[in-house]
Amino acid sequence: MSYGNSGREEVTLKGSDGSECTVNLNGATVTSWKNKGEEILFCSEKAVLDGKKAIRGGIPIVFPNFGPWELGPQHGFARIKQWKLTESVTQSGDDASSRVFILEDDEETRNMWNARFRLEYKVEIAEDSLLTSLKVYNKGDEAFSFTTLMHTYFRVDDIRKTGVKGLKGLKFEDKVHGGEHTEDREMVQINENYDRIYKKCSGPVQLFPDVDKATSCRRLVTKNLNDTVVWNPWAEKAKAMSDFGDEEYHNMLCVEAGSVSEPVTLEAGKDMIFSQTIVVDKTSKM
Ligand code: TA6
Repeated sequence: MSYGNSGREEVTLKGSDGSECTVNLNGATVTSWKNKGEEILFCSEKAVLDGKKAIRGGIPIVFPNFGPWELGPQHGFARIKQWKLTESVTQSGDDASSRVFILEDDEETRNMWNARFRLEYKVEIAEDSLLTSLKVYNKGDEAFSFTTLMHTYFRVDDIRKTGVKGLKGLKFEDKVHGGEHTEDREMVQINENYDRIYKKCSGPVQLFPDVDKATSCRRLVTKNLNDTVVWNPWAEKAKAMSDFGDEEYHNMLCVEAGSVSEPVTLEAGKDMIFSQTIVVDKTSKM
């Protein structure tokens, strides 16, 4: 455990190949993943790390609500609550490759959303991959419903060279231009403000930071997270965000695995796991 420059508690995970991942206990937010020295995630230079708001980057956890929420903050409270670190059963100290973080209901959450829950969030670093797995446990005596998502910010050199594969044929809700549409492109490239919810993805979704080179991609392998949100604020919205640099939209793309198009209902005493594994693939030329 260490205290990052924000004074907030951070945990570092280390892979056997020297890869490293940092998790801020504010929201149990993965803020960095250096895979063989290459930073895979984007975190804004202006991100607020002191717990006063969600961290603008890395992998914020969206729970119990994706999007605007009449009961509480947008995207729910999980990404702004202080999580607890469980003692690692496999390795201790900062050389652990896998840690579990806990969040349970408290008076503050019950005043917003009257549910009794326990979240167990496992982060595990391995060679060329990062697992983030959320177990939602209903410890109450009534069912509750929620939506959840891993709000992953990927780092890219140039958004205009970036592409996403695996969305062709999917219906998507376009939150910028309105309406529901069907994606007809093999490779989705971003040239304006994108805010789309692609529904019921079956195959893996791949992010290519540079479609011309296509020597490497980030592949999302998911469990119970079948929707994919693609978001880039572009220039105008970037300027409107105080915790995001005006030009940072050039160097990020959110590709977010979620269960958001329909609420999930969890019966009392039951639990359910929602996970994504980001795999860094070295690909031959497409
Ligand atoms: O995931 C896309 C989105 O829902 C966008 O609509 C945008 O609001 C983004 O999340 C960031 O939301 P935030 O509350 O973190 O500013």
